[in-house]
Amino acid sequence: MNTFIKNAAQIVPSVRQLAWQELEFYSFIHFGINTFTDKEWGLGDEDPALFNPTTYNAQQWVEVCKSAGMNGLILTCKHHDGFCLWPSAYTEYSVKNSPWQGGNGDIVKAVSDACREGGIRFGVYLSPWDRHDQRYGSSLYNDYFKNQLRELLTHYGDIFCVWFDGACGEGPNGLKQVYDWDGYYQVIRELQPNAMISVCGPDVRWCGNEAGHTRESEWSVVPEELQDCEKIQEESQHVDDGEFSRRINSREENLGSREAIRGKDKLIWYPAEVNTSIRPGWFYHAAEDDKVRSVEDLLNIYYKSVGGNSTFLLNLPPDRRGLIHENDAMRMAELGRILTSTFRHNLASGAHATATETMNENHDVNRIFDGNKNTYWCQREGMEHAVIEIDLNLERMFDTIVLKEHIQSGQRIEKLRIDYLHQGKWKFLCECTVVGYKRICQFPEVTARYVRLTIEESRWCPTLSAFEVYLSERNFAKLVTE
Ligand code: FUL
Repeated sequence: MNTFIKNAAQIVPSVRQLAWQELEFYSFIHFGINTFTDKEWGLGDEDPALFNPTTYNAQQWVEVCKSAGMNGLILTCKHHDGFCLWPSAYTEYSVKNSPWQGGNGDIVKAVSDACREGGIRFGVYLSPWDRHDQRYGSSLYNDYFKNQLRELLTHYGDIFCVWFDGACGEGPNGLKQVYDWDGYYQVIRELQPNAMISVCGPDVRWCGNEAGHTRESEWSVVPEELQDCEKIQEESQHVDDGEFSRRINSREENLGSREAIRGKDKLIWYPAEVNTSIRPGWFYHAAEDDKVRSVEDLLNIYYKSVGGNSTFLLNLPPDRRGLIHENDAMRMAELGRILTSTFRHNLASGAHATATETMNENHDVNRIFDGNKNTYWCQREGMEHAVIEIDLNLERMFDTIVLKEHIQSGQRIEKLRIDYLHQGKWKFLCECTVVGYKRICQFPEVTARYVRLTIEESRWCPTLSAFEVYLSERNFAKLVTE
Protein backbone atom coordinates (compact mmCIF):
# COMPACT_ATOMS: atom_id res chain seq x y z
CA MET A 1 0.00 0.00 0.00
CA ASN A 2 1.08 3.57 -0.61
CA THR A 3 2.94 4.96 2.36
CA PHE A 4 1.60 8.43 1.68
CA ILE A 5 -1.96 7.16 2.07
CA LYS A 6 -1.07 5.36 5.27
CA ASN A 7 0.48 8.60 6.56
CA ALA A 8 -2.52 10.68 5.50
CA ALA A 9 -4.80 8.25 7.34
CA GLN A 10 -2.98 8.93 10.58
CA ILE A 11 -3.22 12.72 10.68
CA VAL A 12 -5.49 13.62 13.58
CA PRO A 13 -7.22 16.72 15.00
CA SER A 14 -5.93 18.70 17.97
CA VAL A 15 -7.98 18.65 21.16
CA ARG A 16 -9.29 22.14 20.39
CA GLN A 17 -10.25 21.15 16.84
CA LEU A 18 -12.20 18.16 18.17
CA ALA A 19 -14.11 20.26 20.70
CA TRP A 20 -14.92 22.87 18.04
CA GLN A 21 -16.14 20.28 15.52
CA GLU A 22 -18.69 19.07 18.03
CA LEU A 23 -20.28 22.52 18.15
CA GLU A 24 -21.52 21.80 14.62
CA PHE A 25 -23.80 24.82 14.18
CA TYR A 26 -23.27 28.39 15.47
CA SER A 27 -24.07 31.95 14.51
CA PHE A 28 -22.25 34.93 13.14
CA ILE A 29 -23.57 38.28 14.31
CA HIS A 30 -22.74 41.26 12.10
CA PHE A 31 -23.66 44.34 14.09
CA GLY A 32 -22.00 47.77 14.16
CA ILE A 33 -21.96 51.19 12.59
CA ASN A 34 -23.06 49.68 9.22
CA THR A 35 -26.33 48.65 10.84
CA PHE A 36 -27.13 52.35 11.18
CA THR A 37 -25.87 53.52 7.79
CA ASP A 38 -27.36 50.70 5.70
CA LYS A 39 -23.92 49.75 4.43
CA GLU A 40 -21.95 46.53 4.11
CA TRP A 41 -18.50 48.11 4.31
CA GLY A 42 -18.22 51.34 6.25
CA LEU A 43 -15.60 53.89 5.20
CA GLY A 44 -14.25 54.44 8.69
CA ASP A 45 -15.31 58.09 8.87
CA GLU A 46 -18.82 57.47 10.21
CA ASP A 47 -19.77 59.44 13.32
CA PRO A 48 -19.90 57.22 16.47
CA ALA A 49 -23.06 59.16 17.39
CA LEU A 50 -24.87 57.07 14.76
CA PHE A 51 -24.54 53.96 16.88
CA ASN A 52 -27.66 53.91 19.02
CA PRO A 53 -29.75 50.73 19.18
CA THR A 54 -33.08 51.54 20.78
CA THR A 55 -34.13 48.29 22.43
CA TYR A 56 -30.89 46.30 22.34
CA ASN A 57 -31.25 42.85 23.89
CA ALA A 58 -28.41 40.31 23.75
CA GLN A 59 -30.56 37.66 25.43
CA GLN A 60 -32.89 37.74 22.45
CA TRP A 61 -29.95 36.98 20.11
CA VAL A 62 -28.96 34.01 22.23
CA GLU A 63 -32.54 32.74 22.46
CA VAL A 64 -32.88 32.91 18.67
CA CYS A 65 -29.62 30.96 18.24
CA LYS A 66 -30.70 28.34 20.73
CA SER A 67 -34.11 27.97 19.14
CA ALA A 68 -32.37 26.72 15.98
CA GLY A 69 -30.09 24.36 17.90
CA MET A 70 -26.96 26.51 17.61
CA ASN A 71 -24.18 26.02 20.12
CA GLY A 72 -22.19 29.22 19.79
CA LEU A 73 -22.10 32.81 18.56
CA ILE A 74 -19.33 34.87 16.93
CA LEU A 75 -19.68 38.66 17.20
CA THR A 76 -18.13 41.27 14.87
CA CYS A 77 -16.40 43.21 17.65
CA LYS A 78 -14.83 45.43 14.99
CA HIS A 79 -15.55 45.34 11.26
CA HIS A 80 -13.52 47.00 8.47
CA ASP A 81 -14.80 50.47 9.47
CA GLY A 82 -12.78 50.19 12.69
CA PHE A 83 -15.67 51.02 15.05
CA CYS A 84 -15.34 48.97 18.26
CA LEU A 85 -18.32 47.46 20.05
CA TRP A 86 -16.43 47.54 23.35
CA PRO A 87 -14.87 50.59 25.09
CA SER A 88 -11.31 49.84 24.00
CA ALA A 89 -8.60 51.74 25.88
CA TYR A 90 -6.59 52.06 22.66
CA THR A 91 -8.96 54.09 20.48
CA GLU A 92 -11.67 56.72 20.77
CA TYR A 93 -13.60 55.13 17.91
CA SER A 94 -15.95 52.95 19.91
CA VAL A 95 -19.24 52.66 21.79
CA LYS A 96 -17.82 54.90 24.52
CA ASN A 97 -18.33 57.88 22.21
CA SER A 98 -21.80 56.90 21.15
CA PRO A 99 -25.06 57.98 22.81
CA TRP A 100 -25.96 54.33 23.49
CA GLN A 101 -26.21 53.86 27.28
CA GLY A 102 -24.66 57.30 27.68
CA GLY A 103 -21.33 56.00 26.38
CA ASN A 104 -21.10 53.51 29.24
CA GLY A 105 -22.26 50.45 27.35
CA ASP A 106 -20.27 47.45 26.18
CA ILE A 107 -21.86 45.22 23.53
CA VAL A 108 -19.12 42.59 23.79
CA LYS A 109 -19.72 42.24 27.51
CA ALA A 110 -23.48 42.03 27.16
CA VAL A 111 -23.26 39.39 24.42
CA SER A 112 -20.58 37.28 26.11
CA ASP A 113 -22.59 37.36 29.37
CA ALA A 114 -25.78 36.40 27.55
CA CYS A 115 -24.00 33.49 25.84
CA ARG A 116 -22.65 32.22 29.15
CA GLU A 117 -26.04 32.52 30.83
CA GLY A 118 -27.70 30.81 27.88
CA GLY A 119 -25.15 27.99 27.82
CA ILE A 120 -23.65 28.61 24.37
CA ARG A 121 -20.04 29.41 23.44
CA PHE A 122 -18.85 32.92 22.58
CA GLY A 123 -16.35 33.85 19.86
CA VAL A 124 -14.93 37.08 18.44
CA TYR A 125 -14.47 38.43 14.93
CA LEU A 126 -11.90 41.22 14.81
CA SER A 127 -11.22 42.70 11.40
CA PRO A 128 -7.51 43.17 10.73
CA TRP A 129 -8.44 45.60 7.94
CA ASP A 130 -9.21 48.96 9.55
CA ARG A 131 -10.37 51.94 7.52
CA HIS A 132 -10.39 54.31 10.47
CA ASP A 133 -7.22 53.92 12.48
CA GLN A 134 -4.39 56.28 11.54
CA ARG A 135 -1.78 53.72 12.57
CA TYR A 136 -2.95 51.39 9.82
CA GLY A 137 -0.10 50.77 7.39
CA SER A 138 2.67 50.94 10.02
CA SER A 139 4.04 48.57 12.66
CA LEU A 140 2.20 50.64 15.28
CA TYR A 141 -1.01 49.20 13.92
CA ASN A 142 0.14 45.65 14.64
CA ASP A 143 0.74 46.68 18.26
CA TYR A 144 -2.68 48.30 18.38
CA PHE A 145 -4.29 45.16 16.98
CA LYS A 146 -2.51 42.93 19.49
CA ASN A 147 -3.61 45.20 22.32
CA GLN A 148 -7.17 44.90 21.11
CA LEU A 149 -6.85 41.13 21.05
CA ARG A 150 -5.54 41.25 24.61
CA GLU A 151 -8.60 43.21 25.71
CA LEU A 152 -11.01 40.85 24.02
CA LEU A 153 -9.25 37.74 25.28
CA THR A 154 -8.92 38.79 28.90
CA HIS A 155 -12.11 40.63 29.81
CA TYR A 156 -14.86 38.47 28.35
CA GLY A 157 -14.41 34.94 29.71
CA ASP A 158 -13.81 31.84 27.62
CA ILE A 159 -13.56 32.44 23.89
CA PHE A 160 -14.08 29.47 21.58
CA CYS A 161 -12.91 31.12 18.39
CA VAL A 162 -11.09 34.15 17.02
CA TRP A 163 -12.27 34.66 13.45
CA PHE A 164 -10.00 36.60 11.05
CA ASP A 165 -11.30 37.27 7.58
CA GLY A 166 -9.16 37.74 4.52
CA ALA A 167 -10.16 41.27 3.56
CA CYS A 168 -7.10 43.54 3.35
CA GLY A 169 -7.62 46.93 1.76
CA GLU A 170 -6.22 50.40 2.22
CA GLY A 171 -6.45 52.30 5.47
CA PRO A 172 -7.30 56.01 5.93
CA ASN A 173 -3.82 56.98 4.67
CA GLY A 174 -4.06 54.95 1.50
CA LEU A 175 -1.59 52.44 2.92
CA LYS A 176 -1.95 48.69 3.18
CA GLN A 177 -0.93 46.84 6.30
CA VAL A 178 1.51 43.95 6.48
CA TYR A 179 -0.21 41.85 9.10
CA ASP A 180 1.85 40.22 11.82
CA TRP A 181 -0.15 37.00 11.75
CA ASP A 182 2.34 35.04 13.86
CA GLY A 183 2.33 37.78 16.46
CA TYR A 184 -1.48 37.77 16.56
CA TYR A 185 -1.54 33.97 16.91
CA GLN A 186 0.94 34.14 19.76
CA VAL A 187 -1.29 36.46 21.75
CA ILE A 188 -4.26 34.15 21.21
CA ARG A 189 -2.38 30.99 22.17
CA GLU A 190 -1.02 32.70 25.27
CA LEU A 191 -4.34 34.08 26.52
CA GLN A 192 -6.91 31.57 25.24
CA PRO A 193 -5.10 28.35 24.33
CA ASN A 194 -8.38 26.54 23.64
CA ALA A 195 -9.64 29.12 21.14
CA MET A 196 -9.72 28.21 17.47
CA ILE A 197 -8.10 30.64 15.05
CA SER A 198 -10.36 30.56 12.03
CA VAL A 199 -10.03 31.35 8.32
CA CYS A 200 -6.82 33.45 8.28
CA GLY A 201 -5.52 31.07 10.90
CA PRO A 202 -4.19 27.59 11.47
CA ASP A 203 -7.21 25.82 12.99
CA VAL A 204 -10.30 26.21 10.76
CA ARG A 205 -10.35 26.33 6.97
CA TRP A 206 -12.71 28.68 5.12
CA CYS A 207 -14.83 26.64 2.70
CA GLY A 208 -13.93 29.16 -0.02
CA ASN A 209 -17.25 30.90 -0.71
CA GLU A 210 -19.91 32.84 1.19
CA ALA A 211 -22.90 31.46 -0.69
CA GLY A 212 -23.48 28.32 1.37
CA HIS A 213 -22.02 26.08 -1.33
CA THR A 214 -20.51 22.86 0.00
CA ARG A 215 -18.19 20.21 -1.38
CA GLU A 216 -19.38 16.66 -1.96
CA SER A 217 -16.11 15.36 -0.47
CA GLU A 218 -14.90 17.61 2.33
CA TRP A 219 -11.59 16.35 3.66
CA SER A 220 -10.17 17.53 6.95
CA VAL A 221 -6.72 16.28 5.90
CA VAL A 222 -5.31 18.65 3.27
CA PRO A 223 -1.95 20.03 2.11
CA GLU A 224 -0.35 22.51 4.48
CA GLU A 225 -0.18 25.21 1.79
CA LEU A 226 -3.93 25.85 2.26
CA GLN A 227 -3.06 27.56 5.54
CA ASP A 228 -1.25 30.32 3.66
CA CYS A 229 -2.93 33.61 4.69
CA GLU A 230 -1.90 35.37 1.51
CA LYS A 231 -3.73 32.83 -0.63
CA ILE A 232 -6.78 33.03 1.62
CA GLN A 233 -6.71 36.82 1.21
CA GLU A 234 -6.51 36.53 -2.57
CA GLU A 235 -9.69 34.44 -2.63
CA SER A 236 -11.53 36.83 -0.29
CA GLN A 237 -13.74 39.77 -1.12
CA HIS A 238 -11.88 42.77 -2.60
CA VAL A 239 -14.65 45.20 -3.49
CA ASP A 240 -17.94 45.96 -1.84
CA ASP A 241 -20.04 45.12 -4.91
CA GLY A 242 -22.84 43.27 -3.12
CA GLU A 243 -22.17 40.24 -5.31
CA PHE A 244 -19.38 38.42 -3.54
CA SER A 245 -21.48 36.82 -0.84
CA ARG A 246 -23.45 34.91 -3.49
CA ARG A 247 -20.54 33.92 -5.72
CA ILE A 248 -19.41 30.31 -6.00
CA ASN A 249 -15.89 29.56 -7.06
CA SER A 250 -15.87 25.88 -7.88
CA ARG A 251 -12.26 25.81 -9.06
CA GLU A 252 -11.19 24.01 -5.96
CA GLU A 253 -13.75 21.29 -5.42
CA ASN A 254 -11.13 18.71 -4.72
CA LEU A 255 -8.72 19.55 -1.91
CA GLY A 256 -8.06 16.27 -0.18
CA SER A 257 -8.47 13.36 -2.62
CA ARG A 258 -5.57 10.99 -3.30
CA GLU A 259 -4.69 13.01 -6.41
CA ALA A 260 -4.82 16.29 -4.48
CA ILE A 261 -2.49 15.16 -1.70
CA ARG A 262 -0.07 12.99 -3.67
CA GLY A 263 3.46 14.41 -3.62
CA LYS A 264 2.63 17.16 -1.12
CA ASP A 265 5.35 17.77 1.45
CA LYS A 266 3.16 18.12 4.44
CA LEU A 267 -0.44 17.29 5.24
CA ILE A 268 -2.36 18.80 8.13
CA TRP A 269 -5.70 18.49 9.90
CA TYR A 270 -7.49 21.64 8.71
CA PRO A 271 -11.26 21.14 8.85
CA ALA A 272 -13.76 23.24 6.94
CA GLU A 273 -16.37 25.74 8.08
CA VAL A 274 -19.24 26.85 5.83
CA ASN A 275 -20.18 30.48 6.42
CA THR A 276 -23.11 32.26 4.85
CA SER A 277 -25.78 34.79 5.78
CA ILE A 278 -29.49 34.23 6.33
CA ARG A 279 -30.00 37.31 4.10
CA PRO A 280 -28.14 38.57 1.02
CA GLY A 281 -26.03 40.97 3.14
CA TRP A 282 -23.96 40.41 6.28
CA PHE A 283 -25.35 43.52 7.99
CA TYR A 284 -29.01 44.36 8.50
CA HIS A 285 -30.86 46.20 5.72
CA ALA A 286 -34.60 46.79 6.04
CA ALA A 287 -34.89 46.28 2.27
CA GLU A 288 -33.92 42.64 2.82
CA ASP A 289 -36.65 41.85 5.34
CA ASP A 290 -38.41 39.75 2.73
CA LYS A 291 -35.21 38.10 1.51
CA VAL A 292 -34.61 35.81 4.47
CA ARG A 293 -33.55 32.34 3.34
CA SER A 294 -36.32 29.75 3.34
CA VAL A 295 -36.37 26.86 5.79
CA GLU A 296 -35.78 24.43 2.90
CA ASP A 297 -32.70 26.37 1.86
CA LEU A 298 -31.34 26.47 5.42
CA LEU A 299 -32.04 22.77 5.95
CA ASN A 300 -30.27 21.96 2.73
CA ILE A 301 -27.14 23.87 3.78
CA TYR A 302 -27.33 22.34 7.24
CA TYR A 303 -27.46 18.79 5.88
CA LYS A 304 -24.60 19.41 3.48
CA SER A 305 -22.35 21.25 5.94
CA VAL A 306 -22.92 19.68 9.36
CA GLY A 307 -23.81 16.46 7.52
CA GLY A 308 -20.84 16.83 5.17
CA ASN A 309 -17.88 16.98 7.54
CA SER A 310 -17.96 20.77 8.04
CA THR A 311 -19.38 23.14 10.60
CA PHE A 312 -22.11 25.66 9.76
CA LEU A 313 -21.61 29.34 10.65
CA LEU A 314 -24.86 31.14 9.82
CA ASN A 315 -25.03 34.93 9.99
CA LEU A 316 -28.00 36.62 11.68
CA PRO A 317 -27.83 40.42 11.47
CA PRO A 318 -29.56 42.36 14.28
CA ASP A 319 -31.47 45.47 13.23
CA ARG A 320 -31.37 49.08 14.44
CA ARG A 321 -33.41 48.23 17.48
CA GLY A 322 -30.62 45.81 18.43
CA LEU A 323 -32.87 42.80 17.91
CA ILE A 324 -32.87 39.95 15.43
CA HIS A 325 -35.79 40.73 13.16
CA GLU A 326 -39.02 38.73 13.58
CA ASN A 327 -38.72 37.18 10.11
CA ASP A 328 -35.28 35.76 10.83
CA ALA A 329 -36.25 34.70 14.35
CA MET A 330 -39.29 32.81 13.03
CA ARG A 331 -37.19 31.05 10.41
CA MET A 332 -34.69 29.96 13.04
CA ALA A 333 -37.37 28.60 15.35
CA GLU A 334 -38.88 26.64 12.46
CA LEU A 335 -35.50 25.23 11.51
CA GLY A 336 -34.87 24.18 15.11
CA ARG A 337 -38.26 22.53 15.38
CA ILE A 338 -37.64 20.42 12.27
CA LEU A 339 -34.12 19.41 13.30
CA THR A 340 -35.19 18.49 16.82
CA SER A 341 -38.09 16.36 15.73
CA THR A 342 -36.10 14.67 12.95
CA PHE A 343 -33.24 13.66 15.23
CA ARG A 344 -35.28 12.85 18.32
CA HIS A 345 -35.51 9.04 17.90
CA ASN A 346 -32.54 7.09 16.67
CA LEU A 347 -34.16 3.97 15.21
CA ALA A 348 -30.84 2.13 15.34
CA SER A 349 -30.31 2.35 19.08
CA GLY A 350 -30.45 -1.25 20.27
CA ALA A 351 -29.77 -2.62 16.76
CA HIS A 352 -27.32 -5.47 16.14
CA ALA A 353 -24.63 -5.81 13.52
CA THR A 354 -22.06 -8.18 12.11
CA ALA A 355 -18.95 -7.15 10.21
CA THR A 356 -16.79 -9.05 7.73
CA GLU A 357 -13.86 -8.45 10.07
CA THR A 358 -13.15 -6.89 13.44
CA MET A 359 -9.76 -6.03 14.89
CA ASN A 360 -10.54 -7.25 18.41
CA GLU A 361 -13.27 -7.30 21.05
CA ASN A 362 -12.65 -3.71 21.99
CA HIS A 363 -13.67 -2.70 18.51
CA ASP A 364 -16.75 -4.88 18.24
CA VAL A 365 -19.03 -3.60 15.51
CA ASN A 366 -21.92 -3.11 17.95
CA ARG A 367 -20.00 -0.14 19.35
CA ILE A 368 -21.46 1.86 16.50
CA PHE A 369 -24.81 1.83 18.32
CA ASP A 370 -23.62 2.78 21.81
CA GLY A 371 -23.84 6.56 21.41
CA ASN A 372 -20.26 6.93 22.67
CA LYS A 373 -17.98 8.99 20.45
CA ASN A 374 -14.90 7.35 21.95
CA THR A 375 -15.78 3.79 21.00
CA TYR A 376 -15.66 2.51 17.45
CA TRP A 377 -15.43 -0.44 15.13
CA CYS A 378 -12.36 -1.10 13.02
CA GLN A 379 -10.70 -4.04 11.36
CA ARG A 380 -7.16 -5.21 10.72
CA GLU A 381 -4.75 -2.51 9.57
CA GLY A 382 -4.40 -2.46 5.82
CA MET A 383 -7.94 -3.76 5.15
CA GLU A 384 -9.62 -1.07 3.10
CA HIS A 385 -12.93 -2.81 2.31
CA ALA A 386 -15.65 -3.93 4.68
CA VAL A 387 -19.26 -5.02 4.82
CA ILE A 388 -21.43 -4.45 7.88
CA GLU A 389 -24.92 -5.96 8.13
CA ILE A 390 -27.37 -4.33 10.50
CA ASP A 391 -30.53 -5.73 12.03
CA LEU A 392 -32.81 -2.96 13.33
CA ASN A 393 -34.79 -5.60 15.27
CA LEU A 394 -38.06 -4.43 13.68
CA GLU A 395 -39.30 -3.17 10.36
CA ARG A 396 -38.79 0.60 10.44
CA MET A 397 -39.68 3.45 8.15
CA PHE A 398 -36.70 5.80 7.65
CA ASP A 399 -35.19 8.31 5.23
CA THR A 400 -32.03 9.50 6.97
CA ILE A 401 -28.83 7.75 8.07
CA VAL A 402 -26.09 9.42 10.11
CA LEU A 403 -22.56 8.01 9.98
CA LYS A 404 -19.55 9.06 12.02
CA GLU A 405 -15.92 8.08 11.84
CA HIS A 406 -13.73 8.00 14.91
CA ILE A 407 -11.83 11.09 13.77
CA GLN A 408 -9.57 10.96 16.81
CA SER A 409 -7.92 8.20 14.73
CA GLY A 410 -8.00 10.19 11.48
CA GLN A 411 -10.26 10.53 8.44
CA ARG A 412 -10.32 7.46 6.22
CA ILE A 413 -13.53 6.53 4.43
CA GLU A 414 -13.54 7.53 0.76
CA LYS A 415 -16.62 5.80 -0.62
CA LEU A 416 -19.46 3.70 0.69
CA ARG A 417 -22.90 2.46 -0.25
CA ILE A 418 -25.90 1.36 1.74
CA ASP A 419 -28.49 -1.24 0.71
CA TYR A 420 -31.64 -2.48 2.42
CA LEU A 421 -33.31 -5.86 2.31
CA HIS A 422 -36.58 -5.80 0.44
CA GLN A 423 -38.54 -9.03 -0.16
CA GLY A 424 -35.40 -11.12 0.26
CA LYS A 425 -33.23 -9.00 -2.05
CA TRP A 426 -30.68 -6.27 -1.36
CA LYS A 427 -31.75 -3.00 -2.92
CA PHE A 428 -29.70 0.16 -3.31
CA LEU A 429 -30.51 2.86 -0.76
CA CYS A 430 -27.81 5.53 -1.03
CA GLU A 431 -24.12 6.13 -1.46
CA CYS A 432 -21.64 8.77 -0.42
CA THR A 433 -17.98 9.64 -0.54
CA VAL A 434 -16.21 10.86 2.62
CA VAL A 435 -17.68 10.61 6.12
CA GLY A 436 -15.27 12.22 8.61
CA TYR A 437 -16.85 13.77 11.71
CA LYS A 438 -20.38 13.31 10.39
CA ARG A 439 -22.18 12.39 7.20
CA ILE A 440 -25.94 12.71 6.94
CA CYS A 441 -27.40 10.63 4.08
CA GLN A 442 -30.93 11.41 2.93
CA PHE A 443 -33.08 9.36 0.56
CA PRO A 444 -36.77 8.71 -0.18
CA GLU A 445 -38.29 6.86 2.75
CA VAL A 446 -38.16 3.05 2.87
CA THR A 447 -39.46 0.46 5.32
CA ALA A 448 -36.95 -2.22 6.21
CA ARG A 449 -35.44 -4.25 9.04
CA TYR A 450 -32.05 -5.17 7.53
CA VAL A 451 -29.52 -2.68 6.21
CA ARG A 452 -26.10 -3.35 4.68
CA LEU A 453 -23.23 -0.89 4.63
CA THR A 454 -20.35 -1.53 2.22
CA ILE A 455 -17.16 0.46 2.57
CA GLU A 456 -15.83 0.40 -0.96
CA GLU A 457 -12.78 2.62 -0.64
CA SER A 458 -10.88 3.86 2.36
CA ARG A 459 -7.41 4.77 3.54
CA TRP A 460 -5.43 2.12 5.37
CA CYS A 461 -8.20 0.92 7.65
CA PRO A 462 -11.63 2.53 8.13
CA THR A 463 -13.26 3.23 11.49
CA LEU A 464 -16.92 3.76 12.29
CA SER A 465 -18.05 5.28 15.54
CA ALA A 466 -21.76 5.80 14.91
CA PHE A 467 -24.55 4.51 12.71
CA GLU A 468 -27.91 6.18 13.36
CA VAL A 469 -31.24 5.91 11.57
CA TYR A 470 -34.03 8.51 11.52
CA LEU A 471 -37.30 9.42 9.93
CA SER A 472 -37.35 13.10 9.02
CA GLU A 473 -40.12 15.34 10.20
CA ARG A 474 -41.61 15.75 6.73
CA ASN A 475 -42.38 12.01 6.64
CA PHE A 476 -43.88 11.60 10.12
CA ALA A 477 -47.34 12.00 8.71
CA LYS A 478 -46.83 9.01 6.41
CA LEU A 479 -45.93 6.87 9.39
CA VAL A 480 -49.20 7.70 11.09
CA THR A 481 -51.34 7.08 8.03
CA GLU A 482 -49.74 3.69 7.16
C1 FUL B 1 -15.70 39.21 4.53
C2 FUL B 1 -16.05 40.66 4.86
O1 FUL B 1 -15.52 41.54 3.91
C3 FUL B 1 -17.57 40.73 4.92
O2 FUL B 1 -18.02 42.04 5.17
C4 FUL B 1 -18.06 39.79 6.01
O3 FUL B 1 -17.61 40.24 7.27
C5 FUL B 1 -17.55 38.38 5.74
C6 FUL B 1 -17.89 37.39 6.80
O4 FUL B 1 -16.13 38.38 5.57
O5 FUL B 1 -14.37 39.04 4.29
